[in-house]
Parts: sequence; structure tokens; C-alpha cells
Amino acid sequence: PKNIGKWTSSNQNLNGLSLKNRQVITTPRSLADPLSLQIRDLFSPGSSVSTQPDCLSGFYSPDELKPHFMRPMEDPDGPGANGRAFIPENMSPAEMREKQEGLVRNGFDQFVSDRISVHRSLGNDTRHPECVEQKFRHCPRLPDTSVIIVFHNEAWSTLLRTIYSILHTSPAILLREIILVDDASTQDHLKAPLDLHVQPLKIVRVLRQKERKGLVAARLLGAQEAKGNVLTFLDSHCECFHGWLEPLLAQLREQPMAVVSPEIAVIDSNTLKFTKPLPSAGARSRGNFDWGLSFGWENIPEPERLKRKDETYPVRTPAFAGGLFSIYKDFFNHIGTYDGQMEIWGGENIEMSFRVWMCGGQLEIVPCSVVGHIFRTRTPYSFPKGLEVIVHNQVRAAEVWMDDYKNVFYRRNKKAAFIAQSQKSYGDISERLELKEKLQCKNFSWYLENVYPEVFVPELAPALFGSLMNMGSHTCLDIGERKPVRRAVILYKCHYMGGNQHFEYTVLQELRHNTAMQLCLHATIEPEPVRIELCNYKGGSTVPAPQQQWTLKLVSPQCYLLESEVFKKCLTVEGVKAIMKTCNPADKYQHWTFGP
Ligand code: UD2
Ligand code: MN
Repeated sequence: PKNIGKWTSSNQNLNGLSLKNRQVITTPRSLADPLSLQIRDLFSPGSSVSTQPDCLSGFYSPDELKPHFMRPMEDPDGPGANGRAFIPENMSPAEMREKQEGLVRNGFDQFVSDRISVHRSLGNDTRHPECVEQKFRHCPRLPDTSVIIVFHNEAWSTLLRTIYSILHTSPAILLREIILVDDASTQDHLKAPLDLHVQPLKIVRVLRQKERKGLVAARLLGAQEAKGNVLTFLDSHCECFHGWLEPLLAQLREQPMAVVSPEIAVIDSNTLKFTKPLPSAGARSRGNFDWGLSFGWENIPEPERLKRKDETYPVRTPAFAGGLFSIYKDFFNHIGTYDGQMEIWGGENIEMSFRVWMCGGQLEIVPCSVVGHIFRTRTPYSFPKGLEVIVHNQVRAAEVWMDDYKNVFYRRNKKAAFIAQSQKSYGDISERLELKEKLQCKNFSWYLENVYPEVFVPELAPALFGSLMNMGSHTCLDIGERKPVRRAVILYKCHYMGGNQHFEYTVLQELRHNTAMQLCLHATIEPEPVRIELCNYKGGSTVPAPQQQWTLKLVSPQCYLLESEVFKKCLTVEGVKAIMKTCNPADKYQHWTFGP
């Protein structure tokens, strides 16, 4: 197969068994060898595929890859047809009210969604030509999949459109079933009416959690019940683009220890416009995380680009968004499913990203697979135990996987530090540590060096860090809400929670705020306000800008003058602004202290 050896440079090993060797999993090395047994048991390709024709040479024909249901004929001028935006006009007061209520209830425009066909097509296949032309070998057969969709109070039209878009685009022989898991929704339409509606669809069934537990528990329930070789998870407000499924399953066939995500297309939360792929555009971005443990997107670095021979090749990604992905069911179990003690929402995607890479798997985006997702403008549902549950989940991830690097996160999130300190408030992690031991997972610095070498790693133990409080104004330096690049730093009420007020004094004498972006305090000439700018020092052979270097001069216990190396002036507060002035050790407004 053409994909063999694609990532050989990455020297990924599962307990010493190289990726290349995984291709011979059907040939036992020795029955006495427990490892080969384990691997063979895990991934005998196609073992439980019953519905597929005999394995032949050549490729799957278009006929074999027909979907379950042909899409009904569509009015090409209907609302939202072909993935277009729908903008309602001449609305009555009652309609305006309905629209507003829908927005609040969902964090996207349900009014608009309700008026678009649940069978809408997305128009022509506009993917890159190499994707459109991609053929799929017949042998070994592609695994089949269960699609698992968990939801809590999803709108009827978005949920149904997700289901139909799967049925209209997935080859029937590859789609074993669709499992809907109701995470204790309270809306009536998701009870009997949903059961009645999906029953005739045969391969769609509904499971229910009695109690609201969150998306992790719901996905675990779905996974447990799934019969397919592969589990494919989708959110409950998605639309699948032409040919989305085959490339995911084909990549898993090549790399059974991969976890593969589609390219996620944006479905606009106001108009439901589906951003179609542009034929000229290839893979655009990959996923990452920042030191506040938030997921983010970044451009694909050059060395990763070069590893791809054509558009059908996957993009290795340090982290994934977590909502839309496929994984062999057996590998999902092997690699420790999810941390079942993570509740409601958040953190599980970063945990799984670390775990998959560190324990012998790999995380990839397959650009020929495109699935749209409505990104909400706000979170509409309740968090029964409060938003703190997100931090609780993040602390569990940090404690299990991040070794000493967890402190880099805790310095930036004081709530997390507090949860981590207070005896076991984040719950028991011993099972997760046992899993890590059992799978002989690599450590976090291996992950950083091998999977995310581009990341800027803050100092593990900076001499001085925290909030920078001014002794004259008793306010704190703050980068402000909009992520500022070349913006004046502001002075704000001290909250001592880290976040936007977190600064670290580095060995290169920078005053650095580095959670998502690498931002540095940048001296200016009076009266220009002192700024926050991207740090000039980015690791490697780069050096700090002289305006970004500061000398700390002790004036009283734990109190410093912050003197600019180039201007030989001191940071001072005037009103709500920070400016540089002639140093005066007697001036309280030039005294700074690192808060807790
Ligand atoms: C993103 C991910 C999601 C998950 C989450 C962090 C994508 C597209 N989505 O979610 O998969 O990684 O970040 O945890 O990458 N849900 C429940 N019970 C709850 C809360 C949510 O079943 O208590 C469902 C919800 O109906 C939806 C899914 O979980 O199907 C994800 O929630 P979301 O869509 O509200 O959040 P999103 O897209 O930011
Ligand atoms: Mn979502």
C-alpha cells in the first residue's frame, strides 16, 4: 500500500514494534510473543465485516459505495439549498421573537435551521481534485463504522439534518449503524417523537442516560453498545460533505493505531451557510493546545507539509478538537477510551490528544474528509455543578499526563492550582496512572520534542512570576480582553487568578505573558504607552528585542523597579496607563511586586 512508511521518520514505536511492522499484523510472529498476540487480536482487519462483498483486487466501484438513502430531489431555490446561507426577510414580530428565543436556546439560529430542509444537499463536490479522484483499494476490505452522536437538548432540525446527512453520504456497506445518545435532555421532542421518527430508518437507534453526566459518559455508553469495527463520533449539529467517510476508514486501514479527524468546515451559526472546500486549497490547519490547556488551530508547519506527498495524505496534529473523529473500536479500548471521571464538557479532547500520542498512537487530520459543524456563539446548556467542572477535567489531564509541566498550566490558572492542591478534589486518578503504566506510555517531554517541537515551552521554574501589582495604584498589569498584538498594556483591578494578569520574568529578562500567544512587555519612549507585543525571542537562534528586556532592581522587600535595558527608564503608572519615566526609587508608582 502506498501509505506504508509515510511517517517512518517519526520513529513511532509501540513497545518496540515499529509502525512498518504493524502492517503484518495478520501474520503472527510467534504465538508465544504476548505482544504480537495482543496486536493481532486488536487489529485483524475486517474481521467482523459481514455485509461486504468478497475481497477482490482492484478498487471499490461507485456502485458498491452507494449510500443508504438517495437524497430526495431538492428545490434548488429553497432556503439554504446547496449549503447556501438563508437570511429570512420581512419577519413578523412573532417570528422575530421565535428567532431570538432559538438563538438563546441553542447558541445558533434555530429559526433559520428549522426552515432549511433536513435533507439539503451541499452542492457539487468541490474538494481538491486529488480527493475527488481518490479510489479505495478493495483489499483488505475497509472496516465498517458505528457513528455515535451524543446530545443534550439539541434542536430537532439540526439533529435530524446531522442524521440524514450521514445516511445520504455514507456508503451503506461501511455504515453499520447510527447510535444517538441522549444525555438526559429535558426537551420533549427528543423523547418519544425522536424514537418514532428514527425507528423506520432501521439502522438508527437511541440510547438514553437517565442522569445528566456529560459528553464523555454519553460517548462511552455509545461506544460500549457499538457493533462496528470503527467508532466515528460526531457532534449533534454537523453535516457531512461528499465522500467524507471513505478517506477516514481508508486511513485507519493503513494505520490502525491512528485517530483520524476530518477537516472541520464551518456552518455559520446565523445563516447556516456551509463553507464549502475550495478545490485550490489543500489542508489548511492543524490542532494544538496552549499552556492554559485550551485547544486551538495553527498553520501546518513546513516540515509537516513536506511529509505529505499529495492532498490525500493525512496531517499529523499535536491535538484535536475532539468532536469529530474515527478510531478502531478495539484501539479505543486498548488506549483507555476516555477518562470516565471527566464530567459534562471540556478537557477530554486535550487529555485524549496527549494520551494517544504518548501511548503509541497517532493523531491525524484527513483533509479529503470534510464535515461541517455549527460553532455556537454561546453555550446554551446548564453546568449542574458549575463551570468549575471544566477546570476539574483539565486538572485530571494535567495530573496524569503532564509530569512537571503541569505547573506551567497551574501558574496560568490559579483555580486549577487550587483544585490540584486541595486533597483529591479532582477525584481519584489511580486507574489512569495504572493505564499509563500498563501501556508504557512515553513522558510529556517526549511528546513535546517529538510531536510538537514547534511549541514554545515556558520555563519550568521561573524565578519570579504571577500578577504584577503596582504599589502606587494597587492595580495590576493586564493584557486586556482582545488578544493584543501591539496594543497598550492596561492596568486593572488585581484578581490574582492568573489568566490575563499572568507574567513571568525569564532568564532572558523578558516580562512574558505566554499562555496562547507569546507576548512580551515592550518598553516605549514617553509619552507613548508601554505595549504588549509578540516576543522577539521565539526559541532557537532568535534573541529578545532590547525593548523587551528588563532589569529588576530591588527597592524594598519583594518590591522592584522595572528598568528598561535600552531606555534606562522605569515602568510607571499614570492614571490607567503604563509609561516609561526617569527612574525614581522614592516614587511608589514605580514600585512593582509579584502577587500570589
Ligand atoms: C467541542 C468539541 C466536542 C468536545 C468539546 C469539549 C468539536 C466540533 N466539538 O465542543 O466534541 O470535545 O469541545 O468537551 O470538536 N453534550 C452532551 N452533554 C453535555 C454537553 C454537551 O451530550 O452535558 C453534547 C452536545 O450536544 C454536542 C457535544 O456534546 O453534541 C459537544 O458539545 P457542544 O457542541 O456544545 O460544544 P463544542 O462544539 O464546543
Ligand atoms: Mn458542537
